[in-house]
Amino acid sequence: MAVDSGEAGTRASAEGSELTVPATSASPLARVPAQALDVAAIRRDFPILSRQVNGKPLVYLDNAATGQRPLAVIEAVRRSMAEENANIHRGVHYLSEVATLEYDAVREDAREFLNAPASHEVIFVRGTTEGINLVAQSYGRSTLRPGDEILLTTMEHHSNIVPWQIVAGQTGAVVRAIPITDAGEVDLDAYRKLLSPRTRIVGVVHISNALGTINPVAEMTRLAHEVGAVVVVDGAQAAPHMAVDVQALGCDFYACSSHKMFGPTGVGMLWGRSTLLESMPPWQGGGDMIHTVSFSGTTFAPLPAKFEAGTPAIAEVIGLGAAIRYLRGVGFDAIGAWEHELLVRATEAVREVPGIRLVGTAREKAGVLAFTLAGVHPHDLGTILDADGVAIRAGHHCAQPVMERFGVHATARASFAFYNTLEEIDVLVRGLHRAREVFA
Ligand code: C6P
Repeated sequence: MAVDSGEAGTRASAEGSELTVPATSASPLARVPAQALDVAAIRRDFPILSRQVNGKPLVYLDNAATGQRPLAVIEAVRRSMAEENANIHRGVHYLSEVATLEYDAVREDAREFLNAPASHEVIFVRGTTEGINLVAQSYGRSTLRPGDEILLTTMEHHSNIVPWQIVAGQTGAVVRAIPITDAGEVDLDAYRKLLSPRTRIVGVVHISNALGTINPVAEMTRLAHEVGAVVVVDGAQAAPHMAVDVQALGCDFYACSSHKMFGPTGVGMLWGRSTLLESMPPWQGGGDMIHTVSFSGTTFAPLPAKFEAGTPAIAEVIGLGAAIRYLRGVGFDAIGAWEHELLVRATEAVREVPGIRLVGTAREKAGVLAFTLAGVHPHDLGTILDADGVAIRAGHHCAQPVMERFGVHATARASFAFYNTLEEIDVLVRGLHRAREVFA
């Protein structure tokens, strides 16, 4: 594994960069010198990064959509499928016991990753989307009453809006939007005014996929708890880029996706406070989530099995474990510092391109750079960049209320990971100039 041995700042980056993050930066991602990461060595862990696209070296800047997979993850999934495949929690035979042990061990990796108090509070789900739907359909549906309010920030991904609209329709609760500022930050004064004894649930994205904003989740949670509301955090974009500590955040539920954390698709984690999870009804019934079943009645298994009906994504969970261990090995101090460096450099360079409008300029930002370029539709921009081997995302990013707030239909979005380089930012910026020329 290409990891610096923990002596932050002692090993020069393969990019030759001796840069440190500007002292003016307010970002919590900017605490250690950026050269702590050996980016060239890390890139060798990700086979896909050395391929070509359209005859050009791949420049992968669509990490908010999904991350790439290191060899450690690919090998863990291969080994599970090729050498240890069996169903879990069911068999008495050797392979089933091995698969069960491997699967169950990941829950402790997940607990440590989230700094959760107990591993049985971590539920394996299909991803962030399913995690939030679970909370909405189990906790929300069983507790919400007509007139209760669910507050969501305007910058939520559809995954943290639509499940609440569905449960509001089922219960008579009301969904209300917390405004955001022109910079793309939560308007905390407006939030304070919206909070009331009617507020039962607050949903907040830890890092916005459309703006890059890092939200003050701990502060928002403290305010929500003052009125007795429960806080659900969408951690899809935070988990790959910063150390998550659910106890420090103080929230009640936290959901994230393996595939954005450089693990396999089809799996994710939902952490919930055990007092809440224990009081919640199951939301899906089936094998593995029961204690006893008869036609006169069924009793349910304790946590976490109560919320994991049916055969889970076994190899994928094992791959998620490998991703968590890989990220732990690289270290979030180094990851955060390097990604912040990439963001600062990319922001400066992209701003120089005539006609650029940045969408999302919060003081606390992660490595997401969303923008429009005058006269060029974001989709055309994406296509032109693709010809140069550059992968970005163009569209509404499943955050249509954000687009409405900023008066655009779509943006182009470059999103960074710790394996990206300064040279790749140069390629991106050259592509933007070329797009201007094409459409001039
Ligand atoms: N955002 C993007 O390109 P799933 O699909 O369940 O793994 O994650 C959904 C999700 C939830 N919240 C946030 C903040 C997200 O960014 C995403 C996924 C991708 O931005 C695909 S739309």
